[in-house]
Amino acid sequence: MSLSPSMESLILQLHEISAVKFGSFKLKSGITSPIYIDLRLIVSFPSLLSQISQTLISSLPPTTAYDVVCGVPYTALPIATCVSVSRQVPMLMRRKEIKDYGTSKSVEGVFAKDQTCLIIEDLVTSGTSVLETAAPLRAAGLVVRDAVVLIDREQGGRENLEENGIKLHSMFKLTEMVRVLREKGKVEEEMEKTVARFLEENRHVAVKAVERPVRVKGLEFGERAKLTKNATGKRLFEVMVQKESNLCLAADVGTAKELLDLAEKVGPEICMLKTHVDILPDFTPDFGSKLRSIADKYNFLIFEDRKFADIGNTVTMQYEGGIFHILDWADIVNAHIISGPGIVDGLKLKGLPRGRGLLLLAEMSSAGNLATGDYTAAAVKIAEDHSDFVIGFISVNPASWPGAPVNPALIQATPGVQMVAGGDALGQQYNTPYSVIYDRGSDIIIVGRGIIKAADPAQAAREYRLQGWDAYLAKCI
Ligand code: S5P
Repeated sequence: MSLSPSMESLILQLHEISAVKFGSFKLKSGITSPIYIDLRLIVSFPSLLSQISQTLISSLPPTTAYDVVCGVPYTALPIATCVSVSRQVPMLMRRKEIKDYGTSKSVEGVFAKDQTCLIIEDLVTSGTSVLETAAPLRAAGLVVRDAVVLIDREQGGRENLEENGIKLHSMFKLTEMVRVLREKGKVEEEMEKTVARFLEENRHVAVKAVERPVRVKGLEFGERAKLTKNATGKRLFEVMVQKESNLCLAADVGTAKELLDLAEKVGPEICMLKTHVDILPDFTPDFGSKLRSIADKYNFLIFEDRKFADIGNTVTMQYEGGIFHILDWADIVNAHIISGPGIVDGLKLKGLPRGRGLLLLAEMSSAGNLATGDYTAAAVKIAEDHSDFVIGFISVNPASWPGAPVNPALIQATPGVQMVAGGDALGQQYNTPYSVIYDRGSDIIIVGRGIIKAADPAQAAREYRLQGWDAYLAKCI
């Protein structure tokens, strides 16, 4: 389908002001791209800015209803402002930086609950920045169904947004833009092919469409704290409320030293820190007490992801003894139920007198895993039967369980979380914080590489905390 003359004229003007460049460019993500788009420049060309804003908003299907608009900071702010002024639609601003921990407003402007907000963005690659803007808007009670964007880079953004309940409308796609520039003699045919090849190689893995469950309004964490019979489960709910955090860090780093350093940095953002103590080559017997004192300082719980799986008698020894003495320092451990309820009895024998808690692996995040259907249902039954010690589950989509939501005293913690849905090369599967908490009915996001591999893990943890918490607040409305 060919673009309208006004779209073509816009594309030519963007090329003329060098907002679109061809060559070899290193992108933020580290990959080298043959095309670079920098729409920040348009603020220096008022008539172009105005033309873009008008065309953008007119390109929406007439049925798209909205009460307010919100631009994704920063590039789209001037575009949103022009739309707001010319269409006389009120605008909101999402703060990118929140000054004070936990308390400051993240949305500026006047609005009412249940109003519909249209998100405006300049360029969509994975859709992450649109999602980062949608989360606080939704948390504030606004409805977000549509996002309109100048250019769709066709790298998975449309699918990722769709998965989060947002329809993406684009003025044009990257390939359409390059085609117009080639037709008008601005780029060679060879470059058009290079861009097409680049897009093909960097197209985001297709994201499966999620069946959207009907969400049942849940109880708030504070109320659920009162329902639990286990002291550690109660404390976990309370810490979440106190710190406005439903983020668990999976601290899968190479050494104990790195782990303790990371715990210091990320401590203020998390409700729980998850360890795999058997991966630490420099483990020493004082590791537990060192981590404990950091946990006390920043008020988070320690979860050793030991995934016990043996018969009851064996796990009592694995829990208490060996070189790790997990029982001495971990508030929470987890277990598979493959060996039957005896495993819970064994762990409870040691853990309950010390006030510890247990999570059962009811589902797993990895592709092709066998923890589904009747197996998941069996985990729920065992948890109900031992709710003095079992505090909840490792789960992936508890909203899809028969009879969901299950007992609100039990907590749901979900691994396989990153800002963008996808996976790794070894079968891990990722969903976004919003889809995990809001759509899939979980309570806690467990994030490893999304934080550890970030340039600034503390900042990344903060982003995950805000997104996880916003999604929880959206559920409470
Ligand atoms: O099903 C599971 C259960 C767990 S506890 N899938 C998981 O990925 N985990 C753990 O969560 C896994 O052992 C790792 O520590 C963390 C996920 O790390 P990430 O780097 O993929 O976020």
